[in-house]
Amino acid sequence: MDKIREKVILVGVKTDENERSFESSMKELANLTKTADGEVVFQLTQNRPQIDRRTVIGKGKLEELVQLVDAYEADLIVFNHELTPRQNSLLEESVGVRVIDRVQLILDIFALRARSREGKLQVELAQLNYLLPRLTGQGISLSRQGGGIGARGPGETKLETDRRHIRYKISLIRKELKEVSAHRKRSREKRKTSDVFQIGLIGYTNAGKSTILNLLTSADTYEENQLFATLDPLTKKWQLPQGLMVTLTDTVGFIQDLPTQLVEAFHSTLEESQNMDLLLHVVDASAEDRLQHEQTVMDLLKDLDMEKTPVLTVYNKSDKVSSDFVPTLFPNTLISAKSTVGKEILTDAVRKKIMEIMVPYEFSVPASKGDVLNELRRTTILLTEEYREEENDYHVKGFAKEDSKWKHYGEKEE
Ligand SMILES: Nc1nc2c(ncn2[C@@H]2O[C@H](COP(=O)(O)OP(=O)(O)O)[C@@H](O)[C@H]2O)c(=O)[nH]1
Ligand SMILES: [Mg+2]
Repeated sequence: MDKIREKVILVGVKTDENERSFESSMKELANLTKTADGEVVFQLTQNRPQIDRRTVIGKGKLEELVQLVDAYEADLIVFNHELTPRQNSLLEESVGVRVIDRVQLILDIFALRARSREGKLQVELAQLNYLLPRLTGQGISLSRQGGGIGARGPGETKLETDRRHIRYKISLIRKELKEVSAHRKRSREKRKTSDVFQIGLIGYTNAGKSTILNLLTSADTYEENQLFATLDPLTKKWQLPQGLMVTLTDTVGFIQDLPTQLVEAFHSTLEESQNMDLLLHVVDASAEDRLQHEQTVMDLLKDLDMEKTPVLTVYNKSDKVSSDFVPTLFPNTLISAKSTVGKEILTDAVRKKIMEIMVPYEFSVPASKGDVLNELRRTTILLTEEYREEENDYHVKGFAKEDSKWKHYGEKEE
């Protein structure tokens, strides 16, 4: 995609209160900005015991920010704090470009990622709930029809409306959500099963999900295949060295201290993971609060009825942990997504896991049917193909997806 990235300056204040988590939360903010297609051009931080009530940062810092906006030709400022409506408008007046906070940024990412009707409704509800108290007073700038980070999704069309209209809209969405969730269960059961083995990447932001996705899929060259004709942009094809072609899907990822009003909206972004044959739970092995991250992810999988989906835990960033690292989740593999050997280790671990999930097959394919052999190589783990002279066929053994056609293919041929 060659779309123009917005230039973003991040602002954070290290206070007595947030001291311990400050660094990691700024890192996360940068990561989230990237996810929202923004380019971080500068990070401005300030140390003060408390944030300034009017403008969050102090007067001198604000002047510095104005100059930075100029120097970097920034389009957007993202504050690592929840802004009151008044702070928001004061800041926008001072810097002359759009100012949003952490919550708006996260909402924006969710708006980009929500796929289903229910997901879109959840995000819209959260956006409107956020907007509602901000429409009093001067509020935030209402002329955001242009879109861009923090102004995408349904919110932008509502900006010309007033509080009453928004309340009415919220009540409509609540009603529709009720109806949609009544249908959800049934449609989940009817969900299309795919012949392609699907792998989802989950885990906290900054764990290395996107790095792993790129590591595994970057060097691949293969012919287009119509099985994969309708991939969404967050899904990539990955061909294992032995030939099996699978899909890998990236997700938004968990966020530290997710504001409670966004929890539902976040859950809805994980819906696509409910279709997966295997989840790779990526964990930053070097993160200080790693155990808590792991627990949060496991709890959510339970909440979303995904306990039955097989999970392989990928402890990432092995280069940043000492050799006495003790894993807590099993099965697992410990790698660095920044190394070639990491790619090999992970590929082997995933292949092994896929074989466990798939079911074994064994049958023979007439020698005239070379296309069948090719298909087996691409869509299954083909372990042996043995040519038998007398029968003039290939005796094949391997593993295939449980609900695939190969099971029946075998029965038909024998
Ligand atoms: N040291 C180290 N850094 C890594 C490793 N894998 C990823 N990173 C870095 O961690 C940061 C977050 O990675 P990213 O893939 O964007 O995480 P995501 O939010 O889970 O998609 C990036 O700066 C990566 O370069 C690793 O194995 N070792
Ligand atoms: Mg990512």
